[in-house]
Amino acid sequence: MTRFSALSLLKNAMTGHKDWEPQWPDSEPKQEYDVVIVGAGGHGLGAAYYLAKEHGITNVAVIDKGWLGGGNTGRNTTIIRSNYLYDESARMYDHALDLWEGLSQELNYNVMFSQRGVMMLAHNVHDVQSFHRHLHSNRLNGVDNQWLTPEEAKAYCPPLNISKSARYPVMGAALQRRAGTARHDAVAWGYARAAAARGVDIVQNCPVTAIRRDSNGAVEGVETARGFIRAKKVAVSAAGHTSVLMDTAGVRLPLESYPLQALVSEPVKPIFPCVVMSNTVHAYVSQSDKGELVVGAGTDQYTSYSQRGGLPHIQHTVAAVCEVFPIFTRMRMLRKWGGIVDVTPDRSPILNKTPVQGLYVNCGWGTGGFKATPGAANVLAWTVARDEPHPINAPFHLDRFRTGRLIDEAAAAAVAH
Ligand code: FAD
Ligand code: PYC
Repeated sequence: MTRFSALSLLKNAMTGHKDWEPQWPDSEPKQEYDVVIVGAGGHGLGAAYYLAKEHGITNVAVIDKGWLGGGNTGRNTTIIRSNYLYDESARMYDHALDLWEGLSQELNYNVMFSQRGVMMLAHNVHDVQSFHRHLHSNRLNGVDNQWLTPEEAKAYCPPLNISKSARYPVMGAALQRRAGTARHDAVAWGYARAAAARGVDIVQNCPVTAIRRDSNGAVEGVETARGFIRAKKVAVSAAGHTSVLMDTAGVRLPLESYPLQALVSEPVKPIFPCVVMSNTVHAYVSQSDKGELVVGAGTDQYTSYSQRGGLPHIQHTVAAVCEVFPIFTRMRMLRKWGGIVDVTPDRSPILNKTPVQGLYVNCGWGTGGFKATPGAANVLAWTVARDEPHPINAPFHLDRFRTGRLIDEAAAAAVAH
């Protein structure tokens, strides 16, 4: 049973809680569900919402070891774009972008989606050629992307240093105008509230320790810190930890987990009108509505489950930002943090059924799954409800690592691996 509504309204009235603050849905787990989703990030919560709304399946629990949105959903730099190389990816990420455009209305919750444009800088001939290849491929798929000269790039983002004597001079940029940012935790809260309102249970502080299978090999439920929870179907959407959990069901996944870090500066007046990514120097920057510069690094170079990441890595990122935007050299940085991203060999996700009946997986989004949130959640719900993949996620199956039909997005994934 979800416990917010009357009780929390009364509590809110007594404690002076404001209407605009999130109402936390938090449930005690029942003993049996039609569907259990492991992981209350945007993908898991969104899938629960679409299961309820589009497929009429409401006997659903979303179970998280921590608090909702406390994983990568609440730790990412919120860059949303769909300028990937391959047809399969274009369909997936553009489906997400279409849903982003109506998400605040859909959830009646302001996710602050802002299409301010994402500009990717080219610093050498390889970058120029690679971005042009993406640009042509994007256009063939109906995905907007355009080439800018250094001067046009500076006009779009005035703090950009386009001096020819820079260590990594800007040779041009690929701009997706339809791309942008959103407020990360609002996405988790919005989906959580909307799913809970349709009867979904959201269970926090409840680590899932194993997936149990019956004597026929089909899924039976999940072992958790609060005991066994029976389920007809289980979907694992536990970024960073998926392979460990799936291993308990006898499913081996080709994933490696890495820390990925980000940081924010002191707040300043609006200075930075868009999002800029520089994959070559490993820095990307935007400005939040609070005024902080949001800065991200590349992945750490060693596998780890640390939600912190190494200091040398982030120092490198700050140096790179100063290189590309000398105007920020004297800014103070306020705080840094990390998340754990799980990476597949082709840098594309695995989102599909598994060889185990009733078990579904959504993982391997690596450094780039926030942008996919509504789209991934939407097709995960379809896959679970119908026990077959949606045409959009059909190519993102585990079998591709056996057959070799990979979807290599290493270049479009952008953040260094
Ligand atoms: P999460 O939000 O991580 O949710 C998974 C949940 O599973 C977590 O809440 C976790 O607590 C829970 N869980 C794990 N194990 C268990 C268990 N055993 N039992 C119960 N619960 C469990 N993507 C972009 O598109 N753009 C960006 O700009 C971007 N920047 C990033 C910057 C950083 C610093 C990081 C770390 C990531 C970034 N990403 C970005 C990637 C993006 O954040 C993720 O791909 C996306 O948020 C994944 O969403 P999710 O819902 O699958 O995972
Ligand atoms: O996928 O665009 C992205 C991204 C930017 C920073 C981290 N991931």
